[in-house]
Amino acid sequence: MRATTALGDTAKTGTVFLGQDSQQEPDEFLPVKLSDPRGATIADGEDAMTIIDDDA
Ligand SMILES: [Ca+2]
Repeated sequence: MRATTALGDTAKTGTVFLGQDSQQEPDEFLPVKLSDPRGATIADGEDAMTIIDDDA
């Protein structure tokens, strides 16, 4: 996935498509690592997003 930002941007939103299931399960964490900046510097390129289980 490639993200393009404008000067002064401090946040960016992306979409991850997930497969649906009907199993109850704990929330999961997906590590995110930014790399290969072009014309910019990455101050902190590692974080994680949370995949929240939506099965009742
Ligand atoms: Ca599930």
